[in-house]
Formats: sequence, C-alpha cells, structure tokens
Amino acid sequence: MRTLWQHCHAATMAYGSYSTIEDAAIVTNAGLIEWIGPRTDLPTLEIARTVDLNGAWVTPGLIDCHTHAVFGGNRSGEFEQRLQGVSYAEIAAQGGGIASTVRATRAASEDELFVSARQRVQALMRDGVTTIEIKSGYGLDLANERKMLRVARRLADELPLAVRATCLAAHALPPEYAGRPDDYIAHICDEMLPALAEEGLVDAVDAFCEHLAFSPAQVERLFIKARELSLPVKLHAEQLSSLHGSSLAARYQALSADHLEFMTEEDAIAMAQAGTVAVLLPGAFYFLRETQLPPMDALRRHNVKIALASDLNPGTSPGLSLRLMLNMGCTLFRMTPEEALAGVTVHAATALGMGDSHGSLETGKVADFVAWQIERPADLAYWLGGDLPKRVVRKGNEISN
Ligand code: DI6
Ligand code: FE
Repeated sequence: MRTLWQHCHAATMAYGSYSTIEDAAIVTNAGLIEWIGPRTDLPTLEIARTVDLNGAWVTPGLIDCHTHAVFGGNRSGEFEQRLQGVSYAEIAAQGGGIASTVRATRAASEDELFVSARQRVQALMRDGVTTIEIKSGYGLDLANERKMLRVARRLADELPLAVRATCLAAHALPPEYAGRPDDYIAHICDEMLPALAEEGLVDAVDAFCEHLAFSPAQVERLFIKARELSLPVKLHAEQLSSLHGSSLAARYQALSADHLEFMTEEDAIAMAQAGTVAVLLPGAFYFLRETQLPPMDALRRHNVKIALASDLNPGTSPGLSLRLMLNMGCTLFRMTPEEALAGVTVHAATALGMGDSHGSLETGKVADFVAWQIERPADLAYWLGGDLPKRVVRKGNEISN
C-alpha cells in the first residue's frame, strides 16, 4: 500500500550528516522508501493512505550495532560486591566474571534465554531501535553457541526488528581448554564455525583481542577461516591495551573494530583505508570507570566512520538504552550530537554490512524510521534516557511500542 507521511522534518543522515529536509514528505511502498524530499516537490503518485506526523522530526530507525543481548543470569551481585570493596581479582577467583555468565548461559534452556533476551531487546526498541546486532560468546562450545545464535534468529522472527547474528566463540577461553588457547582456536576454526555457518546461524565473526583473551596471531587464524567461509569479520580491539588488533582487522577488511580506547593514529589510518568502521562503546567506558579516551581527533582527521553502540552485556555495560549511549558519546567522548546520531544510523548500518539498505532515509532503502516529537535532532542526544514521544515505522508499517 502506497503511504504518504507528511507534516514533518527529516534528518535523513545520508552522507553521515543531518542532511535536513524541512517540511518533508516520505512515500513508502512495499516496505521501502519510494520517494523522500521537500513536500513541495512531491511527484504525482496514487496515494492509498496519508499520515499526518504533527510536525515531528523523522530519523532513520536506530541501529544498535554491538550487543551481547543474549545471556543467562546477570552480574548485579558482583556489581554490588565490587562497590563493597571486593576486588575484581577476588571475584574472578571465586568463579565470577565472564565465567559466571558462561555457566548461567550453559545452564539456561533456549526458551529461557529467549524470554530474558526479548525483555532486554524490547527495552532497546523503546528507544526507536529497529535493527540490532547480537553476539554469541557465552556458550563457548558448539551446542551452547548454537543455542545463543538460534535465540538471535528467533528474536528476528518474533519481533518487528532486523537482527544480525555474530559468532563470538573467541570471546573467552572455556574451562575445558584452560591453558590451551591455541587448541580452542583450532576447535572454533575446524568444528564450531563451519557447523554454525552451515546451519545459517552466522552473519559475521568476531573475537576479543586482548591480553586477557586472544592474541592477534590467534585472531588472525580465525579471520583466515572466516574468509574461507565467506563471512565478514569484526573485532573487539584496543579496549584495555594496544595490540593493534584494529590494524589487523583492517587488513582483513573488517566491517568494524570496536572499543578502541587504546588505538593509535596508524590504526586509524589503516581503518580509514579499509573502510572499517570504528564502533565506540561509551557504556563500557563508563561502567568500568575507564580514563583513556578513544582518539576522536585521529578518527576525524582520517575520516574513519564512527558508530556508537550499547555493548549491552552483563559484565561491563548493562545498558538498555541506546539514546543514553548517544548522550554518553557526547559527554564522555566529546562527539557532537550530529556525529552521535550518525553513529546509531548510517555508520552503524555500515558496521553491520547493511549500508546499502538501512541507516539513512533515501529512495530505495528499507522504510525503517522514527517520527519523534522533539524540538530538534540534538534532543536525541540531550535527554538522559527516559521515553520520548514518537511513532516507530518498520518496513513501512507503524509498530506499537
Ligand atoms: N569486552 C567487554 O567489555 C565484554 N566483552 C568484551 O569482549 C565483557 C563481557 C563480560 O564481562 O561479560
Ligand atoms: Fe562487546
């Protein structure tokens, strides 16, 4: 059904800027944007339905391009312990940290994981999120990584939401492989990844490149396997130290390198040349009370595309609001509200390999957008969370939220 949406302004986010259209009109048809422009230029079309948006600001549907939304249990108990003075090392020695989430995730059924993840994903959706990425990485064996990835697929089936599923089997070393990280990487490459890819559960491959996780050499073996399987790669890099994982990611044409607080100018140059998006995660920076800022000036100087995401996970970023991340991107990382909004729309789409179809309001793209009753686009980064009045449209249909 051809629908005309009017009485609105649009921040189209094409080209990574607001690219504002005042008094805009949007025509949707068969789930796509058939036309968008100033209302006065609207061509003659047979319109079946007209929707008055009451002067709203229309943006692309928001995209959370880095989440670990599927997991068992949570770690609020550890959070409380830490604030009572128990050290992270003591908590880890008691079996806490990622290991505790792995145990809880392995113990949970697929249905239990689905129900708890759905709640968290619905919280994200209340901020106008229409696309998310979900990583595995708390199963760490074939059956449990499969269980997590199947939940990601089910969420896409049952919610009005596009989901990209990323295999993060190389997130941490499972207890069965203690002291044998190379053997675990070989197991991922030889058994897990081929099986999960064959089952159609994997859209991209990710790893955690860090002293306390996997080395660049180990990550590279995984990337070679991903290339063999024609799967794009991403990388958690430079979160706690500089191992130049982001340069390695760029060498493998990664969709994105994520975190990046400790990246260097050379890393930025490599990423710019490869078109690898920098995904910044201010929720984890905040929650860990980190002090090393990502090098915004180098990223800007070399025109690296910058995305922003929640990193929703139980250990380092229990963040259920992408709009709160917009605010933190501005207050903590000194992004402008315009950069922040581009970071959860057009650049986030590129970080998921969806840049041709999502992330901006342009003819031919999927009709995912949000009509916000706000004064100006900067309101989206200005308010500290909370609910803003809005209407959310997914594939041309208004969804309730
Ligand atoms: N970086 C992080 O901050 C999280 N994973 C990662 O690769 C930590 C995940 C957790 O603590 O559960
Ligand atoms: Fe992460």
